[in-house]
Amino acid sequence: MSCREVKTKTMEETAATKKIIDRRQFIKALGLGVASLGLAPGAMPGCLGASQPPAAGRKAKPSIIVIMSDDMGFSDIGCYGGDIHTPNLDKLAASGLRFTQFYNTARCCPTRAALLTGLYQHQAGIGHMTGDSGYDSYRGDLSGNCVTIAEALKQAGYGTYMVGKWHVTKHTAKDGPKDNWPLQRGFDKFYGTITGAGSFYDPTTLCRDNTYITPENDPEYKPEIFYYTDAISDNASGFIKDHRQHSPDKPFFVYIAYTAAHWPMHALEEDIAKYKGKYDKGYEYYRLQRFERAKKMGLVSKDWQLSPQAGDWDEVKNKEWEARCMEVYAAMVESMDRGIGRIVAELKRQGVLDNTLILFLQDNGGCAEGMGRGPDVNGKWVDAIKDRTPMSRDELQPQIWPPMKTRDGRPVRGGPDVMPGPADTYIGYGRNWANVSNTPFREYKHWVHEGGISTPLIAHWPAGIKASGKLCHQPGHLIDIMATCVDVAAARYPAEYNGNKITPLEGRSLAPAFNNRLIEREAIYWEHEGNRAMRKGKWKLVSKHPGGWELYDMEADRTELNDLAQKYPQKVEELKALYEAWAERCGVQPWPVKKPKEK
Ligand SMILES: [Ca+2]
Repeated sequence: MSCREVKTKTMEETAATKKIIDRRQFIKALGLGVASLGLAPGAMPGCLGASQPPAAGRKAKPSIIVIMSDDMGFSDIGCYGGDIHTPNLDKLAASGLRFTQFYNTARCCPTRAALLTGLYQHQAGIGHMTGDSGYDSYRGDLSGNCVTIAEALKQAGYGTYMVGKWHVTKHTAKDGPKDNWPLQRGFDKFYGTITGAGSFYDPTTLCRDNTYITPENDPEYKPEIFYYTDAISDNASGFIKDHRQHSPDKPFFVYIAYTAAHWPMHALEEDIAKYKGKYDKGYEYYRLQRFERAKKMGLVSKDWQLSPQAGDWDEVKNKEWEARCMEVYAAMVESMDRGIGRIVAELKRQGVLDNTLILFLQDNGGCAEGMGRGPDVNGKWVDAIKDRTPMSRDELQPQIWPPMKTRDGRPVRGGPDVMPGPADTYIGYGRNWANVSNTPFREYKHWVHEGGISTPLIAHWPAGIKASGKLCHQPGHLIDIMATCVDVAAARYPAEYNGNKITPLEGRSLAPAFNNRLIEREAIYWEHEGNRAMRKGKWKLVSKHPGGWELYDMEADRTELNDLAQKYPQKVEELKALYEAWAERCGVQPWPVKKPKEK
């Protein structure tokens, strides 16, 4: 099968000119992205690099920066209809391309595995999280039969750097195996955390290269106040500066994985203060505002209905605390945005912004988990901390979540009597604000309805993307990031690496979409904790574990309110058969996964 070009009609609309999308064009564009062309996944190795390079004739390979945030919803950032101040991301969007149907896997570890490898997470060994369930697809550790983007681009002459959250290995012990840590998986330098969550003031598993450090004993980074989001931004800028100094002729790849805005709601007081009172009108108000803005921007269709409301603001007892949770969340996002601004400024200073592909996305939808929200958590958390002596500068923070203490020895607290933000608090923003984050979609992190898996994707590359400020309605998935990197870098996705056979690439390059052309694919699939889905053309088949299949027409109803499974049983059967073949091929096990001997 050749990698033929398919001429598309209007795939994008200019948001910059405030032109509101015509319904007919919008619907046409939605379906085109997954036109069934009869191609088996992985059947087009020749396609990579064969798509017309976006900036044909350019002299230098582009540098690439992939920025991913943690636990944020579709409509949080300004350029996706949000009320959080994100001027730097908005600026990238205004001179780049925004994808309206980009998807993650609904959870931290599987998203990182799929992003890094261009494979579905089960194929990469992270079928669930970092526990080992005894199957190759559920080792909780990156497989030897995949390569990371860093490993692929390194062979094409790239400097490779990672900053932030890793979370694709089960080995986190100080002296344990490190063969699946960033440096052993293709990165030249690493600053960040090996695990998935923790205090922003004292992250567990904070690490430089292969060595665990503390915020106090790191010889290379000594800020006045340690705040992890700033540390990620500063170290990313530092790596880019060092690269310029030591390898000015090489392109670079930087993977920046922020932990903002994953719980705990931790932000610096001066940032929180900017949002004081901002969320006092309650969930419903901001959700409606976001929905209206997203419609005006052309991000969602005017014909879709808003999914059901979670929570009733009038019924909320602790309104000040509840609003504060969202104020801190917004401050976390804004401080990330400010850091992204500093990274972009460094690229400008070096004169390399034009030929750097910057991608921004989020790892899963807004998080409904109730971390630290119970009224009685302090009975367990505070009383458990008997030793309240301050930690020494070299003492590693052993805890991801409470019971734990701050570096100066105070017990960490939660619950509705404690205002989130400072280091001695540990609180999630809760289901009802997550519902606002995921406007206009249903469900949350963990589930594969649209609220769990829909993410912004901003693509900014002045030398390669001419569609300034436009929207792309073609569906895409994390597995496409590797394919895109390999494509624009003219790299080779290997059949073998380190003597291991490498699973063929699943993703498709997004580069055609950069020039308003079709991304060819058969379908996109999801499985997490027994929540299952597949998307083919306008159809989405989805199931919330342990429930049955629902069928939605994504052109007419992307908010998944009108289940058509009863009306179109044959379509359900057709898509179910595709899903089952995919699940079998990728090593998906029934949920909950039973170890082989227990079967
Ligand atoms: Ca996450």
